[in-house]
Amino acid sequence: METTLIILKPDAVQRGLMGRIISRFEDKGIQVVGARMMKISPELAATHYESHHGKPFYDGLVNFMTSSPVLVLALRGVGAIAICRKMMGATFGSSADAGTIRGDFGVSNSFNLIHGSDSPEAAERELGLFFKSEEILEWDRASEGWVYDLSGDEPE
Ligand code: IDP
Ligand code: MG
Repeated sequence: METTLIILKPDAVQRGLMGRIISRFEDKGIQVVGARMMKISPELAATHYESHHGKPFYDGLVNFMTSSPVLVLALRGVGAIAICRKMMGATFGSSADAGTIRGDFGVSNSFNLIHGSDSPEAAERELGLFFKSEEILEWDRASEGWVYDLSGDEPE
């Protein structure tokens, strides 16, 4: 099982898309194990996006991410990091495939609705930035045995 850090960015919250985006993950069988609505501070945005520091879009990105509340989610599933990235689509709304979140809900290259961790290392780091360990909940999902084949050693 993997847990990934997803942020529904200010444009997703302001445009009233939170429910529809969360529904896509729930429909897929991904489990919500943490949720936190917050306004990101400039310091936290800078830490979160430190690998982009110095890039031409960096200042605009930090301004955008701190401009209005976001919904931060911890999502869990087998292969959840790659599955969520695939469901998000390519970075730019203008070129993201139809059927993806960015492809279906936006056209902008800056306001692209959603962040998702891109590796297990990034997920661990980013979950630690936005959640205390007790805010990520281990809970038994009633549908688990129909979402996964649980007859073997690992959910499949
Ligand atoms: P990702 O979110 O798909 O992983 P990254 O390349 O890691 O994309 O970029 C982080 C975020 O920075 C993007 O989601 C987007 O909000 C913003 N960004 C990236 N490249 C550009 C750009 O060329 N113009 C404006 N914003 C950009
Ligand atoms: Mg990235």
